[in-house]
Amino acid sequence: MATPGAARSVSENEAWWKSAVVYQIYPRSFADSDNDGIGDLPGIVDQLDYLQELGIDVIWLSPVYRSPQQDNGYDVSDYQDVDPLFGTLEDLDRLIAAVHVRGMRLIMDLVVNHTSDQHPWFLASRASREAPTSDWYFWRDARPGTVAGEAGSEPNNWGASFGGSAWEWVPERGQYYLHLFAPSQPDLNWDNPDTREAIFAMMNWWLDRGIDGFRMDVINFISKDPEMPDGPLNRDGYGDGMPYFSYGPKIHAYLAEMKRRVFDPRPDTYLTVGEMPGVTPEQAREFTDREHGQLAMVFQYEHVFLDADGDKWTQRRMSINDLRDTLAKWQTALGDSGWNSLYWNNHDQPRVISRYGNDTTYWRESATALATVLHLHRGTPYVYQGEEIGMTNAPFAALDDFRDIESLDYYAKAVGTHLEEPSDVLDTLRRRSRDNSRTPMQWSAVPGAGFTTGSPWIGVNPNHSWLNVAAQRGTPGSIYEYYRALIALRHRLPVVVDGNFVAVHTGRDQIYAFRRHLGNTTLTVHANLSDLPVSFDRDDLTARDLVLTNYTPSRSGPGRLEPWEVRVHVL
Ligand code: TEU
Repeated sequence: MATPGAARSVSENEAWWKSAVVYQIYPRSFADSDNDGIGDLPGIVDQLDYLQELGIDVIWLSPVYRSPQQDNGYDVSDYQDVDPLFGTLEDLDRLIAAVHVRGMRLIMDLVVNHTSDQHPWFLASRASREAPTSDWYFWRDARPGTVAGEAGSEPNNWGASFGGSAWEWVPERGQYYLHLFAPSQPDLNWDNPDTREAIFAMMNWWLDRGIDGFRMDVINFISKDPEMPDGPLNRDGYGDGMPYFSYGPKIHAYLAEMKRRVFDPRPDTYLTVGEMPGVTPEQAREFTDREHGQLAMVFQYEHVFLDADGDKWTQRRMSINDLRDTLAKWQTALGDSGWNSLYWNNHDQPRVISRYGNDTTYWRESATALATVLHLHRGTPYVYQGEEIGMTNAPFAALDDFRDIESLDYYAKAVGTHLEEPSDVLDTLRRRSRDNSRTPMQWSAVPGAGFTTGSPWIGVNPNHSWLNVAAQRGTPGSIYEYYRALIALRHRLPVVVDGNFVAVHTGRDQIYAFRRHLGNTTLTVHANLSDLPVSFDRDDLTARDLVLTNYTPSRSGPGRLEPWEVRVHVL
């Protein structure tokens, strides 16, 4: 076995992740080497040349730990083993080594806000108040004056992300436990020092194994207000606990302790990215501050909620003004002392091209335009598998086609409790379901899309007949080749990594324009984020300093942008 990390210099104090491009793999849907219908680790090893050719620097692996798979691995029952669905620990060692041999890096998903209800820590905790892990979860008595175990007697009114109350009654203990997500995902009690100790030991074990960092699942939720007060009611009659756990009193203390116990003692630099629903720019700046912050970067949610009204299921039209203002706001807020992560897609989001782009008439143009503005921002860009070939939302025909716990729960509530029309609810799921991003990677036009020759765990998008890697790899003008060029630009031009950000006002609503400055170099991006051509008053966009465009350069004049046209100039 090659020594993990052999291809890297030993001590890198530089924040290498600033010039890196990360590629997220959702292992279940990426490549299935044994044709059981579920992607696996050997399948990923087979595709490393592909990722290297694309130019990516880091792989983020969604969870492959042992898990009952209620939430596709975001419910971990053993943090130090690989689920047999995906392979073995040895397969993972081989993957880490093969990634390092190519000069790339690998980060793992760290899911420590909660475990699976099948984790031995929880099994013992629920069985007895005397167990060593008795207090590793949030156990509470029934609300005073109520009959324990009956509806309405939960300790507070918080609702869970995946349905119902956030509290589950356990007769053996005569208490409720807290689960912010599904009942099968009990929240870990970070206020207990032993819990934290066990988590830090586990993280150290993984870093010793040679991985290069962590993507930390809902890490801003780990500190809960000990009072756990009721929250404002939503339409399901449950309270919103976000004000009491999304930025809890000890969040900075716990992340600082993690940094001290896990990362600081090591000579290497690690990529740490905290997923933080609800995080504000000010908080993000604190978390990522070069001097005092605890993480390299965070995933904020603001720009992926612009087409949602209140909750994610209620659609509203996203305005280009809002999008531009939000993106520019985060660029500016984390400009000097923090660092941004840049993403359009992940395994929780419908495909951006079907939301903010145009996945029919301007499929290629909008995919490349959205990619351009994202990648030329200041921050570390993330590519979610299939984004680099313009994968779209899927035409799910019926409820049976969905797999996601959140989607199925939403359907049950909307149809069962709120008596909504099943066809309307299916329409909502088609637009909003997380399964849109989870259909198999489209490698080729053959049945199974080259993902599997077996029966895939979730249907392959029929558009794989024309939308696939084989059709685009090496094809001039393809989305894939455009992503390669874009990633290469970041690697070639320091201004893309280090340049500051200045928004440019063109007086045209459809256009998002900005500059990046570094020393004497200025990079300028003009993007038409709409289906309509637009003219504007600029005479400095000459062909001379044009370094990238998604249209044939000579086609339009200096003061006109075609639908979804982008132009990148460097002077
Ligand atoms: O997601 C965090 C989260 O808040 C999700 O509820 C997200 O907002 C939602 O899926 C959007 O529809 C993380 C993981 O990324 C997700 O896959 C897990 O299901 C969740 O945590 C629980 O671990």
